[in-house]
Amino acid sequence: MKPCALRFTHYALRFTHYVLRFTHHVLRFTHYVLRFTHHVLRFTSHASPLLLSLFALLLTSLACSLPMLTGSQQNTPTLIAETPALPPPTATSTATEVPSPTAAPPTPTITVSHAFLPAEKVKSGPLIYDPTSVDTATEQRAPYGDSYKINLFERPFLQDMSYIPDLDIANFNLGMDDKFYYVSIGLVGANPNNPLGILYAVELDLDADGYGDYVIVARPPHPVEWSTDNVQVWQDQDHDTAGLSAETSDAPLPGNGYETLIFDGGRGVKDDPDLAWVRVNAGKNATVQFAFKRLLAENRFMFGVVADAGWMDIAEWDYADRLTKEQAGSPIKGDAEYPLKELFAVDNTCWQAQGFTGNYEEPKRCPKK
Ligand SMILES: [Ca+2]
Ligand SMILES: [Ca+2]
Ligand SMILES: [Ca+2]
Ligand SMILES: [Ca+2]
Repeated sequence: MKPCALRFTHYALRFTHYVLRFTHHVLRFTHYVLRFTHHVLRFTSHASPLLLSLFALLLTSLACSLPMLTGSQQNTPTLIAETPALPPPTATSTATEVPSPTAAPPTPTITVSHAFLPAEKVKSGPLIYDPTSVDTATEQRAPYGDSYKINLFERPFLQDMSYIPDLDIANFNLGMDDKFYYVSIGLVGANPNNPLGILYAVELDLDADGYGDYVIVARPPHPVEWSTDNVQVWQDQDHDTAGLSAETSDAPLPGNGYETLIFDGGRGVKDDPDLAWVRVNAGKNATVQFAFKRLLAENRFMFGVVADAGWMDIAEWDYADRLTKEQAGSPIKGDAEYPLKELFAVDNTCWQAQGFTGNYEEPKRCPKK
């Protein structure tokens, strides 16, 4: 169909729509008539004689049913000027594609509106150090720091014991301001966006029983600027993240780990859009930096961090309760289970206490300095 005919069909549909609405909105009627007149004027400059006569016929029949349509209302230039220019039909348009005047606008891409952004400059807290395997990498081993029984891993290696510095946590720390806690991870490597695809996470234990209650997870690609896009927060509501005991491996034990999604990048129906954020390469000792609202953890909790490019399934945490040490293997040379077997490419840390003193008997807690 020719562009002028499409335009004609469109104007005719719009006119019919206005007329129908007129029966309910008499006071707005004048406006519609003027827009219609504008359409007629544009149409008459383009339409063929046949289409024009068909259109005139349509007008006549409609006019007969609309006694209030009078010539005196058809020439107010200000209202004509309000009519937006119509885009020309595209080459692929067909008659059925002429938009209805009542059609809803296309749904825009979902963008998350934020009320509070984390700070640009973050004051870090005291560093907690994790063993690193960089100095023993050529010997294809971790120096120490892998205590399978208590779910403490130092395995920044692939299954063939090749070393991945971007997986190797060197330190972590916690800072805060009025609104957010900030947990920063210092890695041996400098590329959190390693092509392996590394998940970074913060576990929160609100009652210091060694069972993680929330985990904040960032999946690649990781952004340089603060973003919630690839961040999720999951909760453990049935208290099984440490299996039967937080003190030891209970493998092979089934469980659902962190099973309840409470924040999905700010896009979830019930999400607080500002709950949890991540950015990378934010500075020294902040290769990966998380921000999460203080209300998530309140004032007293334990927290630890994870880098995982292996199993990457928080429903299987704690991994030490799923796999026996014989299945998982060991990165420590001299250990009966060396080398790594089913559990590889994962590094995590002991848990640091925030907001309470405790007695250092808390499961998974970092030792007293
Ligand atoms: Ca490490
Ligand atoms: Ca807990
Ligand atoms: Ca356990
Ligand atoms: Ca669970």
